[in-house]
Amino acid sequence: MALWDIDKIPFAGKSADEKEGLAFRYYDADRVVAGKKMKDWLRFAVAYWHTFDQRLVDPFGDGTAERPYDKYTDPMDLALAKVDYAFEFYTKIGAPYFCFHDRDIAPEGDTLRETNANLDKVVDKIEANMKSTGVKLLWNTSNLFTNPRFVSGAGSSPFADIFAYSGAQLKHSLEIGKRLGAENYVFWGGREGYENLWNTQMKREQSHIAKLFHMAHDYAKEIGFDAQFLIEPKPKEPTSHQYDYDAATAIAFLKTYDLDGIFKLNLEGNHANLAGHSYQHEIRVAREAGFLGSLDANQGDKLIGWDMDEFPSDLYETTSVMWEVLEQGSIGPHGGLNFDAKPRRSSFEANDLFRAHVVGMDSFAAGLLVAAKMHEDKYIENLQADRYSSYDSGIGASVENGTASLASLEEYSLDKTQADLRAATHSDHLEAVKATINNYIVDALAEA
Ligand code: XUL
Ligand code: CO
Repeated sequence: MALWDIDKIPFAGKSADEKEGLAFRYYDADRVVAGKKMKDWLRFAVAYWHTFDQRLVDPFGDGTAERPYDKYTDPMDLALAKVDYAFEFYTKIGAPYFCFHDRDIAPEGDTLRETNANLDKVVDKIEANMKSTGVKLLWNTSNLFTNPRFVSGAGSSPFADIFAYSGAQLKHSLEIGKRLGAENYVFWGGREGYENLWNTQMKREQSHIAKLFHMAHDYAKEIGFDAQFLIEPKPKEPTSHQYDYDAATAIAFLKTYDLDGIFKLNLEGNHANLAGHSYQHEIRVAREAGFLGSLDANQGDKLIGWDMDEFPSDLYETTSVMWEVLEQGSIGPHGGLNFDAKPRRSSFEANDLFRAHVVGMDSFAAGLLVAAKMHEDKYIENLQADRYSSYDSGIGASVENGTASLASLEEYSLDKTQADLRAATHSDHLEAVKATINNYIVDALAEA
């Protein structure tokens, strides 16, 4: 008997009914776009914590979620039942991957020994379901932020016993990753930052985090767990300042502590916005520095400004993300699009979980179609090549090939008039660029 009262979500193309939202209009898994199947470009993953655990609370309101497994009252019974619901969900939505924190899948015991035993029982069941369905683990992670023991951080905790417990908790999480064949392993340092600088030894805390990361990598090597390690930057929430502020800050941290050959980045849309950046900016910074690893797919809300974790529906943003991905040739060596997103509190029915994933998957599939058309036409490539063409020869080439000096620049510039210099600049016609991108979105999707 079906656990979810919903059929497998079909691809219906133009006949998909947006009001019902239970068919894909753009996401056609096996359709080849820019030389690869859509499913291989996008590698969608369902986030266990939001899709199965989230009760749709907000800071002023209790949860509104109605879920078919609400009838289970014992925490272990619930955890085990949820695995069945999760795998039927992955199969029906057509997501090839999932992601989870240790805490999402099993309740904690009083000791780590009890907690690990709970985890192992659920992991047994997850492993069996992965085998029978073929759904794979994009990444797992350890929740080192929810429990009150992490009140002042985990790796950055001023309390050495908490650092020790964090390492011990992390150890088992890596073992689970190895057992389930996780392709990546994520570190989001929710409380690795500070509330107040007056009582904080910032450098000492950061060096402790780096020690934890090195220990994790050493242990992964020891057990033969070869997942790509990823840091997920976020500037704040829940701390007032998080050390992994944004992509550039995280890259500087990795280089400072000799971790740059070990880690790449998992970038999230809403986190980018909290840092005062666009999603595209964060992806560009990581991509150009060789650190693009994977993506958490969600979007922020311009008006509220918190980490709202909305399902992606903004085609302009998904187009910009997929354009960067096409430039790189993939999301990352083992990257995917993990829906770190939840339906709105007012979308509380169980079937809204399906609708939310459909809009997220369709929005990224649409973004891929538009970006692929822009790529095929070399629109952005030509636009950028043209803008910097003065560096292809003459004085510009001497700057790029390192033969220029301040003296040669002076010799070149000394007698140039202001009129000469104005003539050396050109309008970017930026409004026309934006109109062209709008036209790509409208036209590519009309043809899709
Ligand atoms: C929190 C967040 C986390 C990480 C995994 O904002 O994004 O869910 O993705 O710990
Ligand atoms: Co995330």
